[in-house]
Amino acid sequence: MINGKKVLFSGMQATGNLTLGNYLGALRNWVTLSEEYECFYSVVDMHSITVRQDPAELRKRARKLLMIYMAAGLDPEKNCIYYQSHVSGHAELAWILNCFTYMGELSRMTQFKDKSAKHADNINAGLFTYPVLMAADILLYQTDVVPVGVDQKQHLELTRDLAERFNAIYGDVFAVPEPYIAKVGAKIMSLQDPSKKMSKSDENPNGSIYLMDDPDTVARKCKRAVTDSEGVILYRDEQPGVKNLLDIYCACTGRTPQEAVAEFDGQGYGVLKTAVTESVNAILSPLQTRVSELEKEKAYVDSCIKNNAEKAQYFANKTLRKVQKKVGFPERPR
Ligand code: ATP
Ligand code: LTN
Repeated sequence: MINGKKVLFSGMQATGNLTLGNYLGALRNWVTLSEEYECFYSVVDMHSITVRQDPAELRKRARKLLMIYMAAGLDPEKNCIYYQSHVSGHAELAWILNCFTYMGELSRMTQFKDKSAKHADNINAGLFTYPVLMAADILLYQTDVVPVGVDQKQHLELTRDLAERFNAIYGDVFAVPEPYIAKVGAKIMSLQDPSKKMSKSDENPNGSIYLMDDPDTVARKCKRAVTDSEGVILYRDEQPGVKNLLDIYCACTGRTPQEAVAEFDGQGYGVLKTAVTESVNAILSPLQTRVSELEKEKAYVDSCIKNNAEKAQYFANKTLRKVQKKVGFPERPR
């Protein structure tokens, strides 16, 4: 608990350009949750270097991501929006937790298996212990809830196991976090292959709508979206492309699938695609305007970065000092 509120932690990697999937499935829910919880939203740049990055590019993307958090409606005065690399406690706690994590547990992580297959030339130890750093992120702040996509559930299970394992040995040190998996917009699929999720690391840029895409690009991508030859607009698994377009439309407009199906009754796919385009652009346009404003407000963004890093460091140190004491590190001279 901080200020009488439960604590929420989540983070995103600054790899690739954020997609509409990231926004509808994660960011937008973060904004809603920020009313109820004391929130820490991190740009997890330390996780990013588990895959080789261009330094200048990473720095640029990380700052853009932070501004997107703000532009999406996360108030930096109320939410702790910060870079993971600015708070040394993440690495320090990760080391300690590494010593409580079994090789077998990490070998079972599906994200590690996927990523090591994809980056066979660089299967580094950081990629292997990625989930431990993620556990440190969460446990440092005595987090109660963690909004994540289904793909991160396994990492969260590990985090809970580590917290319980540590608490069983040393007493109640960590809060044991719960996952929070949203239903609406939980999985937006690729426009080019509706069996795959829309992802920022997809090689085919036509499969994803990026948050910074201009209205014409959005229109073009929607127009090219894969559908089927059925010719009817129904919300069902047999028509995954149409279903995905309806999901996007509903997530953007707040309609239910039933309402959307009724609205498009008797219409062709062209009409649906135009409606999807408009609904997406109505969401993206104010977001993009705010990002470009923030790009000009350098001093303001810098001050948010500084204040929030200090705030995060303060709470992180509280947990870290407790943990260091428990495992037997000597007290620091004052
Ligand atoms: P990458 O392709 O780099 O793995 P990603 O686009 O899959 O990235 P993540 O960084 O893994 O995105 O996820 C950030 C957040 O966005 C997570 O909470 C994740 O669940 C959510 N998210 C990612 N893709 C989608 C999607 N297609 N639909 C809904 N939510 C998504
Ligand atoms: N692994 C997550 C990003 C992430 C995260 C976290 C999410 C790093 N640390 C802590 C929630 C809590 C991802 O790739 N989506």
